[in-house]
Amino acid sequence: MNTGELEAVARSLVAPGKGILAADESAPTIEKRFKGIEVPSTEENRRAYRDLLFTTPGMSEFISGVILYDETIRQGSADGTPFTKVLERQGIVPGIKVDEGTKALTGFPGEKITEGLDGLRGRLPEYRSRGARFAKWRAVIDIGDGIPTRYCIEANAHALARYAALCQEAGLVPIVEPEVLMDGGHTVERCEEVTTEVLSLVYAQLTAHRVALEGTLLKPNMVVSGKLCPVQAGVPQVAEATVRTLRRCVPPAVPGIVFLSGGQTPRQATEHLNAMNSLGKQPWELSFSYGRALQDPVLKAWKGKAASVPAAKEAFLHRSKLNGAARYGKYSPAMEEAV
Ligand code: 5MM
Repeated sequence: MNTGELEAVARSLVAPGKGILAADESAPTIEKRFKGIEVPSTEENRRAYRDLLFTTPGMSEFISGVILYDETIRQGSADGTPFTKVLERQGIVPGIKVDEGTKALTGFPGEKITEGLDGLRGRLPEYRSRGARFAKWRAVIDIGDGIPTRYCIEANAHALARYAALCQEAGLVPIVEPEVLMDGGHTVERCEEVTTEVLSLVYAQLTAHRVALEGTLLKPNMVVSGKLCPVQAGVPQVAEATVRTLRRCVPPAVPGIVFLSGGQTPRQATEHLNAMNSLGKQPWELSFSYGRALQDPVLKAWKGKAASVPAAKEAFLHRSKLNGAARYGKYSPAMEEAV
């Protein structure tokens, strides 16, 4: 796949009014989510839950792509149709999480490095043959006493760039996800400082690795106050700080920025995206690639009960629609009640 074809896929993922559903929770993460609704994390329950999401009528109006996990890309709908086909038939692009999770960064207490580069070149063609057209790799940066260190940011940026280059070689659009966590008591100013350093080093590495930025997407955190910070930045402040940081660090060659929600409530994530898209035209599309902010209401409505599937689908469609409106800066809190 040449750069033009990669760019076409990247642009389709940030088409107007649409965003990405991150349904790539690894086994330990989905177990945690299911525990919250007292559903055992069996393979069949995981399949049934993803089936519920991917067969929601009308979702393709607001969802451009879905990120799958290794197990999920091998599963299918109740009638046996592979999930990748279920999505493709709706015009939704399947994607795949290819990192293998975070591990402690030796010698740097409290910091993490994402693993999964070994053997990655060999794994990518199979994902592509199964229908994936984009991939995702998440790096995690924590803010705390004396961290993040420059070394941790550089190590993670280097891994992100190696991953991105290998994806493009295999004909997959890499979503580059450096997440500065919102855990802790740091201020919004500290989050802006760290996010600026992280994004600057990530783009330096992507450039050094000769990654074609036109065929990539960025999945960053928003610039927010730490969850435990006594002073919480309001919606306009988050929107301005996030857009300012992105304008300073992200080259205009990147087609789109698809935010993670990172522990924000579904409503906060929508309000922040809406406020950013109300600030005027930016060099890149500003969209979403939410996991929890799209799925929390669905899990609560479902609770593992077959009889609740229609209500859970309705909750998913509603949340997707609100985020679709936020893509245009046309969301309003009154729309929350409409379900
Ligand atoms: C940060 O997590 C990503 C976005 O989800 P949120 O919107 O909930 O923050 C998400 O794609 C994440 O990478 C996947 O859920 C996989 O997570 P794990 O921890 O299983 O690798």
